[in-house]
Amino acid sequence: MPDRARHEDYDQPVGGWGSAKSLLQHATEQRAVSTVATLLKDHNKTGGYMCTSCAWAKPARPHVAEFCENGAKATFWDLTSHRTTPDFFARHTVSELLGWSDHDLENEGRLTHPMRYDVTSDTYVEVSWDEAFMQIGEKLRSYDPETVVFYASGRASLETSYMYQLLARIYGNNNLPDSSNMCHETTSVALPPSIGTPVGTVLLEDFEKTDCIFSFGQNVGTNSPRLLHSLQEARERDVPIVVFNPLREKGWEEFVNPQRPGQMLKNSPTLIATQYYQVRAGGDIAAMVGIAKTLLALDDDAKAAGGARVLDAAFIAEHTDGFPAFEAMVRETSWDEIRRESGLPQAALEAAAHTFAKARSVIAIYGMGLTQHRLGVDNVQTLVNLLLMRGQIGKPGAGICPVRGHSNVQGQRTVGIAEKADLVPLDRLAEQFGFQPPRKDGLNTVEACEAVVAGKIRAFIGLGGNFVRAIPERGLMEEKWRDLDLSVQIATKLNRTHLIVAKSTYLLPTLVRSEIDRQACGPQIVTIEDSTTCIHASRGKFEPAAEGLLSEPRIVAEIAKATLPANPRVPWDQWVGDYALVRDAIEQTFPDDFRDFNARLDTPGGFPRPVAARRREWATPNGKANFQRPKALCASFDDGADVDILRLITLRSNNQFNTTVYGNSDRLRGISGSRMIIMMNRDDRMRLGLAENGMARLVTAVEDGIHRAMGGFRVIDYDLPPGTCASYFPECNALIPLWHFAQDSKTPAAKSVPVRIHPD
Ligand SMILES: Nc1nc2c(c(=O)[nH]1)N[C@H]1C(S)=C(S)[C@@H](COP(=O)(O)OP(=O)(O)OC[C@H]3O[C@@H](n4cnc5c(=O)[nH]c(N)nc54)[C@H](O)[C@@H]3O)O[C@H]1N2
Ligand SMILES: Nc1nc2c(c(=O)[nH]1)N[C@H]1C(S)=C(S)[C@@H](COP(=O)(O)OP(=O)(O)OC[C@H]3O[C@@H](n4cnc5c(=O)[nH]c(N)nc54)[C@H](O)[C@@H]3O)O[C@H]1N2
Ligand SMILES: [Mo]
Repeated sequence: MPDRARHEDYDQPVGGWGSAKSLLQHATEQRAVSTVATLLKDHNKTGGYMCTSCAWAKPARPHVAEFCENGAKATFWDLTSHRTTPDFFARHTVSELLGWSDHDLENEGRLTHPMRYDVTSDTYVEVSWDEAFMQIGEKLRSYDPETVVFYASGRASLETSYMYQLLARIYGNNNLPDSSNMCHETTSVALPPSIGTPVGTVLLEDFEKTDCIFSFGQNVGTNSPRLLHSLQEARERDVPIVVFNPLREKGWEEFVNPQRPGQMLKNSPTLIATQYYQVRAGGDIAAMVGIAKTLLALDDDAKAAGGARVLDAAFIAEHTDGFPAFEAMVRETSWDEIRRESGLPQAALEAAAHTFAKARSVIAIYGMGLTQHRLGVDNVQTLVNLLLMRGQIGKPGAGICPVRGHSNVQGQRTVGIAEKADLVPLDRLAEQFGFQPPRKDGLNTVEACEAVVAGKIRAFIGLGGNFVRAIPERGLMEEKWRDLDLSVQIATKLNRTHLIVAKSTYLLPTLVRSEIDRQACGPQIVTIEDSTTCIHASRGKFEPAAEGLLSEPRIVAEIAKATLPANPRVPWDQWVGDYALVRDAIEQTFPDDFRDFNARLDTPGGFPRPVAARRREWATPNGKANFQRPKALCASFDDGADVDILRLITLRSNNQFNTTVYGNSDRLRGISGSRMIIMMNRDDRMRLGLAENGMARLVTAVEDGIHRAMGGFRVIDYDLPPGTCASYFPECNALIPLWHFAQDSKTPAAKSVPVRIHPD
């Protein structure tokens, strides 16, 4: 409710007592306090289960409590005592539930029974598992395979994901969009031409060796809080941490480690960022070009004075290609353009460059602030260019570090959930399982949406996630979604996607990762890959939320059996009985990444996949690391010419996991009472005639014949650069045009939506 929105400066650090208090409050609300002891013993620990929240690395030597406030919240949310039973569905029509908030829907608790939508009563009614699978199979067999989409959100295990991609391919398509299409797809497209790998090169141990950390567009305090342990330890070695972010995010400012009683008692935080630059949204390429320009100037001076070079000339000569073109572009770019596009003074960028130039080893961290822009790919590649200028890839304490989102989103891609056919060893799959895999590229997330709009899709299978809520262009998508013939949603909690019903809609409830998964051969282990390419085993410890829940591998197998002709080489039932057999199959398909998979499951800290760039081997067509020339300085859609068009950043609060909203407060930003707020620079607000704490209406500033507008936002004066404003995802997704995505990667450009803001 907008009237209750409040904003006051939050003067507490990240972690500390605020975090402990919030954690207990959530445990109580979800009636999950009894889980705390197991949480301490098993969460993110070898022999235990891996957190379902973020993908950040799990250390070989864990802390006493290897979880953060948000990981604990996610776990309480999963292990809640609340239940969404058939009885609940009998009491509420789907039309009524559509009026509920995201929080209230999921807060009803865990789904307990398979349900089918009944149009006559406008409710979900219970259906038996057998009947559900039989009907789904019958329908799937009736469609042209190209009209079916198999979406995956990044939580499902490597075992489930491998089975799921096989189901899609034997069915006959590569329509395997993944939540990473909305997220780090930009990384997967940007890094291969630059350094020959789609993933980051940094391992957790590099943080112990680094002597400088740069971060662009990532919110550590909220989205990967355990990384703060490494940052704190780095700060204690006096390692400089340089941050580029339009918002002064608390996590990059101060941290009190709840695991250190002394620090807790004194409430004396570690200061994290040593230099903080509030770059304008979409201004990072300009900022990085400014840093590169300074490095070149310092190098020119060093050469003239006969001193030690600032560029790593030997590395550039031996390992890279394309430097002269990038250098020319940087030299040609004027400081005027750099200042205008980045919104930062020359002196600030020179200071950042000096820190960079002094460091022997540099880690560059980044997140959605780089990937979700029109020129997201150029953002990432320009950051790699900076590292290459000083040979900062392929040595200890250095490298590129994308911080991935969902806990197994990177792993899903590793085991074949990919819409791009050439990313998957199709010949090997053909040989292993005796079928002809489709060779045509499938649909990614945006293309799947386009196809839904064009009426070309008959069925959508969702392995987790909240697709309709997470994608752009909500108005049109919700309307067109109802034309689908079949929607099958494998889920743990009720969400809005489940309420936008197709002609036939099934809700299939499943176990969460922290629950015991009992199959024919006993309790099963699953595996996940973290953000640093390390593979971990996960063993569920808690009793399942309801008796009839099936595991994700079982659900995938049952859909496959009901849909596909029997093939003795794909032993679905045996796989479900013993997931170790699925891991054997994964190893056979991907022998380099998964050598001795079952034997290495319990490696403390996980076992890393081999990444050639870590050894300075470049798996690019020319065998070199390649400097890339950014296409422009501005990463956004609007050119900044009209000062009344602001760039809207849609971001996460400290109290949500994507579309799962735990509550209305965003403690670390001092916001409470409502999520319908718009954070604005004070001068922008006054120029646009908006009252402080008044109401505003946002209108997307594009001319494409579709009117996108939302009212009811409370205006909050916030410390951000002029021309930049911010509000929350997923509420604002109705404002993002579907065609508003990163060139090359098609990641929706959720971080600089051009908007006009009017009094409401
Ligand atoms: N607790 C919790 N953890 C999560 C998630 C969650 O929702 N809750 N989500 C998970 C997922 S799927 C993902 S992908 C990650 C997301 O984690 P992040 O990558 O941190 O994503 P966002 O919260 O969207 O915010 C990105 C940051 O970029 C900044 N930013 C926006 N635009 C720009 C820009 O143009 N330049 C720069 N330099 N900065 C910019 C914003 O101010 C914000 O601080 O987190 C994962 N972890
Ligand atoms: N405007 C804007 N839009 C964005 C973003 C943004 O920053 N701004 N971020 C984008 C990003 S980075 C991402 S990753 C996407 C997220 O998009 P999704 O991954 O599709 O969405 P989630 O909110 O993570 O999905 C939550 C649902 O997953 C189900 N679920 C939870 N756990 C499990 C499980 O263990 N198994 C199964 N089967 N289901 C489970 C629950 O039913 C829950 O309601 O959103 C994207 N959309
Ligand atoms: Mo994500």
